[in-house]
Amino acid sequence: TPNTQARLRIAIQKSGRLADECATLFKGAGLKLNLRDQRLLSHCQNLPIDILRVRDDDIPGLVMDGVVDLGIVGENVLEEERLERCATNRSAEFATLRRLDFGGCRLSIAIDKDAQYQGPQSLAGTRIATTYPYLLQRYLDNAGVNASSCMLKGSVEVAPRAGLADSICDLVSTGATLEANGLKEAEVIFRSKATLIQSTKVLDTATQELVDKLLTRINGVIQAKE
Ligand code: PRT
Ligand code: ZN
Repeated sequence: TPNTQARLRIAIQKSGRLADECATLFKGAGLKLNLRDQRLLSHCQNLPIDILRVRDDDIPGLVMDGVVDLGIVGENVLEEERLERCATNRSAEFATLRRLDFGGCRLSIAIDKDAQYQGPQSLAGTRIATTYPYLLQRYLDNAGVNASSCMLKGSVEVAPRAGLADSICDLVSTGATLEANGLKEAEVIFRSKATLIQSTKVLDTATQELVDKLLTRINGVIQAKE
């Protein structure tokens, strides 16, 4: 009988901080993939799975729109997209299958290293440069602080020195970038790791069974490392 099962579609980052870890995870889970070439779409050789390699920023939307079935993305990017979609009345549904053990970082507000900081109210009336305006605004609202933000998709850490903003809200892992730019961390507003998410679109039985099998294997890979 011909194989009519739909292929499971998974979106991962093409290149960047999550790309190698995703490839390693899938390899550990027994997927035979050829991710060396730079193609958008790679077919898994031993299971009915297609891997789509895209910008990390595109992954939440692809899952929320049901264009792909699964995705791996940083929770920072996922939550920012969710908040933006909720604010603009677009669908923002997804299911979290598993938080992963890589891509750890925090989204923090950082200020001039010599500036005084006496809590969130020190930010009142200032401008904060960020790539994450919705996560920042949620923090400011919860803290009852009235501050403005400006969007920078890159080089956020140079904004204060360039006179574009008073402070920044950006991802931090080691803190070396902040230090190199004369900044210090004032508030951690969100803690993030990479996470495996699924579209809420209902899959055919065989494909959902494949998702369950893949998740079992991924759990095994992560447990084996602990
Ligand atoms: O091309 P594409 O859009 O796919 O990639 P990207 O450049 O947007 O993302 P990428 O690869 O830089 O990061 C992907 C994901 O990795 C992020 O969304 C986070 O979930 C996670 N991650 C973990 C980080 C960091 N750690 C991190 N340190 N993402 C970015 N940084 C940057 C940060 O923005 C700052 O510039 O590293 C610098 C700070 O690092 P430290 O070590 O100096 O503190
Ligand atoms: Zn990106």
